[in-house]
Amino acid sequence: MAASQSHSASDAYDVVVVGAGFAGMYMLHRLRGLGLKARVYEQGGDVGGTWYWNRYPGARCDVESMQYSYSWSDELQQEWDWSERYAPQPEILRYAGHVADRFDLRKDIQFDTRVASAVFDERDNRWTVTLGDGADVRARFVILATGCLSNAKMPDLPGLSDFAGQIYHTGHWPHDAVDFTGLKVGVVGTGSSAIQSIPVIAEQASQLTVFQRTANFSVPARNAALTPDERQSFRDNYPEIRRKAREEMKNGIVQELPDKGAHDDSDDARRDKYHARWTRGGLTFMGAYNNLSLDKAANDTAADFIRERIAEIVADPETAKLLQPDDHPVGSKRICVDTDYYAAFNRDNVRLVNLRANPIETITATGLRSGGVDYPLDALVLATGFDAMTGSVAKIDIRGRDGTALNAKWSAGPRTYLGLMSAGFPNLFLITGPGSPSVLSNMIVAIEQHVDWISDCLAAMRDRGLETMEADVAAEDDWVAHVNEVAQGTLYPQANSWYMGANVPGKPRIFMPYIGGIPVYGQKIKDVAANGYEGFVMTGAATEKKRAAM
Ligand code: N01
Repeated sequence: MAASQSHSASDAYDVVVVGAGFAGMYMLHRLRGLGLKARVYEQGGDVGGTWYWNRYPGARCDVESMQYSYSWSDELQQEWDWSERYAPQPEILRYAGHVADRFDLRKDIQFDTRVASAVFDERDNRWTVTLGDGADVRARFVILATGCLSNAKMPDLPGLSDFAGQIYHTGHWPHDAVDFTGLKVGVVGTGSSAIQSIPVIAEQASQLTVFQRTANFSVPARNAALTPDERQSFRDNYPEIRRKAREEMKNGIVQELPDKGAHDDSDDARRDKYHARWTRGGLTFMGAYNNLSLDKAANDTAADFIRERIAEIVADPETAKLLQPDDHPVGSKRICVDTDYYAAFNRDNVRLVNLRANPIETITATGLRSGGVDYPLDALVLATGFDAMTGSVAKIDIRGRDGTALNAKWSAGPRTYLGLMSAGFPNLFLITGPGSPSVLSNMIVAIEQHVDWISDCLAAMRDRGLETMEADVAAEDDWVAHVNEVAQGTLYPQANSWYMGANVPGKPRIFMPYIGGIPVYGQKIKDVAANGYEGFVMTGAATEKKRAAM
């Protein structure tokens, strides 16, 4: 849709941006504001990134829409009407389209275009970006706005190609409506995507079989239509809400902050507090106490509370038991937010299969076999997640100084300075890359933080006549060690999560996002800039490489 014409090999840009999701769109807007010649390449047919691909039934954001929205245009935040507390995917996609229209973004975006490689030429400090059709473009800067959860992971299930029915991946859902009415449907996986889609598919399917390897914690969304008053209250207070999100909220979501640990309350008071959060719904359940991600005993109180709710909701005790997570602290995997997930298992047409006890043996032409039992299926939904944070970057053959491949450099895990750059890859920026708060926060807040910083940095380089910038190796080593150290001080590494790369066989186990939080991290990158881009190496045009005295 609305793809502009292809460009020829002779095209040269100041900046090539890869990806036209929320990061790429805002980046383009800021680059234009700087008067830079920018081109965005997007694999999908339109803007929206993750919201373009994740069209599965029930898909909606788990951050409230009044907060999961751009803050950089007051006109935009005043004029857009979110319909519900958690907008459904089609509405978020419409919002992305509206932004593209309103700021006339599409004319600088080439859709249906994959970036195959990006190679840095040290002779003239330019990147050659090769597109999927073989065309080359040249640019001084490349910015990867490729998204953290955009590389859908197909599981390596034996016999998958033999299946005679339709196979769907939640992260790569068809654009045409999928109707499961009267069909026997299987869902593999019980992460956020499955948890959102299962109750909706259950209403259509004649029989829904859920294949669970690991039970996940989920809290009710309590989604509802937003009233005009609720919308207006946000609009009237947006400057303060946005400031708080950036400066005071670790995860970039404005909420009531805890002032004590779980054991500073009596058992009754604690239960009341969890009940209040459960009744209000949403991700902020984890904000009940300030030590839930740090202290296992504190975490157990929250985990027990959720397990009790599951037992209360699910009628069959055996099914309830299976749905109660018992192998990781709550929140150490991204907590899920659902509408009627656990209650769906009370339906006559829904059953749960325990893959831990009975691993998948094979997919057959007519179904799935596990534990010696054949489950007949007409359609198979793979809600098996993503090669998160690094998967989309790894698909591009990126070569920096001396022809070094980024994939080779990152073979033991991603290495960045501040999640923004990787040493040896000059003028290549990442938005919400590994080593930054990214997926542990409201992504829009994290995206804006990075886009603003990169924009200011490009402006500073231009003002000072600088040609290249890259991460210093020692600064990068220190930052990687810091990110790891902060993670080790929490309960996060105790789970086999996609944060750790644990969901992709063979992927190095490194805790990828930065747990320090949006405000601490925001101050850090601000200080780095104020101190002459400390930890980065800059070179002036036609000068020797030197530490910039900016
Ligand atoms: O993916 P996941 P997701 N055989 O990786 C199972 C965001 N998101 O798409 O845990 C059998 O969480 C796997 O089992 P296990 C959000 O940040 C947000 O659901 O590896 N099972 C797991 O149950 C989220 O965290 C929203 O044992 C297999 C599931 O598949 C992230 O995206 C909505 C398997 C994958 O769960 C990813 O969520 C949706 C195999 N071979 C997503 N391979 C909202 O904003 C994998 N599994 C609300």
